[in-house]
Parts: sequence; structure tokens; C-alpha cells
Amino acid sequence: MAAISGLIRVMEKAARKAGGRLRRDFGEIEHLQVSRKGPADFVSKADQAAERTIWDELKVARPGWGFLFEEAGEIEGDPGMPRFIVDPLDGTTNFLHGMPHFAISIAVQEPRLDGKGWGEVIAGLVYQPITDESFWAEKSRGAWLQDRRLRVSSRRHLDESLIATGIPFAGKGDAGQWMKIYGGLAPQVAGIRRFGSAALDLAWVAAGRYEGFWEADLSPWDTAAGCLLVREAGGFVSDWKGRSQPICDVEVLAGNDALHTRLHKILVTALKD
Ligand code: 2AM
Ligand code: CA
Ligand code: CA
Ligand code: CA
Repeated sequence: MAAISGLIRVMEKAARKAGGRLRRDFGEIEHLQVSRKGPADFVSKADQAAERTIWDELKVARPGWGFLFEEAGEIEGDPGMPRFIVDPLDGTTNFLHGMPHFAISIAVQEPRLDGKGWGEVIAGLVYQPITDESFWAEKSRGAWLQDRRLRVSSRRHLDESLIATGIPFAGKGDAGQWMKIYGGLAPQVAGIRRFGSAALDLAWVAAGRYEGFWEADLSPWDTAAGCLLVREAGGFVSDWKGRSQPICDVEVLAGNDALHTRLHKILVTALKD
């Protein structure tokens, strides 16, 4: 049984409150005002309201801490304090199309000891409002789904592995590069899925639902919580060169040990040609 810390409780309370709002808004999507930040990059009143709810909760629970929000950007905290990294709605495109695959992602990152920039992510939570699943992890204390300990999948063979990815869309990513990787991988694996929430993709690697995941051009709010979840569930996350990064954004490659190694080889080979 997990001894849930005060910090995870605070994050979960904020996520559940915002998640309740998202569930209500999800039934009324035709009434939501939607604007566009860039090509195919939408933000709705639901993203903004969820972010506001999370902010209101967390700033009272942890005064002086900073924030990095997808929508509101960076809000500095007091010197030496940690910050929350928040994606209030990961999977906005699904949400706006009435598809129930979206999540809230909240992570906590500590400042570096030398005071220069940001260091380790020490806590992460990915909450899926529609299924009411709360995936959470704390540094050195494991990854959990509610009170169940998570472990990455033990499947070691490509032909029994289900792999998640994110596909480039209008305004983001290199479709040619993605197709090369897909072309190298698809004939060898049991399946490839693109469900549209990177935070959930990583949480599902941690939960052993997927054996691996790759995507490019991600941001800290998409990956910070999910990356800790995978590591604390015994998996590996790196960039495409195989280097471990604190937040694992930009180029992400995740999996259990066997699949991380195999996927890395396939990626390197595909991108060489
Ligand atoms: P978002 O919903 O928070 O914007 C997966 O490819 C990631 O890219 C998602 O985590 C999603 O985060 C982001 N994204 C932004 N626009 C997208 C789009 N049109 N299609 C798919 N993903 C999109
Ligand atoms: Ca977005
Ligand atoms: Ca996102
Ligand atoms: Ca978002």
C-alpha cells in the first residue's frame, strides 16, 4: 500500500477539482469558446478554466512555489523554491472532438543546488478525468495507479510489443522523419497507437500497457510527470540519442529496458538512411 505524501495529495486534489470541471465541460463542448495559438494548435475555455483551478489550489497549498504552465507560461516563485509544471489539458484535440482520451499533468521540479536553473523532477501526477485514474510517482518512492504499484511491461520481443507515438500535425514536427521511423518499426511490432496525449502515453508505459513510446517536439508540461512515472516504474526514458534528461521533453524515447534498447537501434538506423 502506498503511503501517499502530503505533496501528492495536494497535486491530486488540484487535478481532481480541475478534472471535475473538464468532465462537465466535455458534455458541453459545442458551447466552449475556442481560439487558435498556431496551425492546428487550439486552446479552449476549458484549458484555461482547468489551469486557473489548478493554480488557485496549488498557490494556496504551497505558497512561494513557482509555476510553469502551458497556457499562462512561467510564474516565478520565491528564490530557492520548487516549481510546478502543469498541463491543464493534455489532448485538447481529442477533447474538442468529443473523444474521452485526455489528462491533466502536474509535476514538481526542484531548483539546482548551485541555484543555476532547474534540477530534478521529484513528483509527478497524470490524472485522466473520464476514467478517474490517477497515475503518480515520487522520486525513489515508486510509481502508482491509485494504491497499486506500477511496473513497466516485462515483454521483451518486438513482435509482442504495443508501441505508442505522436504523429506530426499541421505546424509541428517532421513528418518525413516520423515516417522513416514508422517504416522501420511497424513491420516488426504487434501494433502502434496514436491516441493524442503524450502525458497518458508515458503513464501507460509506466503501467505496462505500452512497451514503448516515441515522439518529437514535446514540451516540459507534456512530459515532466510521465517521465518520472516511467523511471519510477523501472523503465527508461531518454532523448533519441539515448541521453537521459531531467524532464525528457523535445525528443522522447521510453520503454522497458529491452524495448528502450531496441527502439533506440531502430530509430538510429531509420534516421541514418
Ligand atoms: P495538448 O493537447 O496539451 O496541446 C501529442 O502529439 C501532443 O501534442 C499532445 O500531448 C498535445 O498536447 C500536443 N498537441 C497540440 N496540438 C495537437 C494536435 N493538433 N494534434 C495532436 N496533438 C497535439
Ligand atoms: Ca496545447
Ligand atoms: Ca500537452
Ligand atoms: Ca495542454
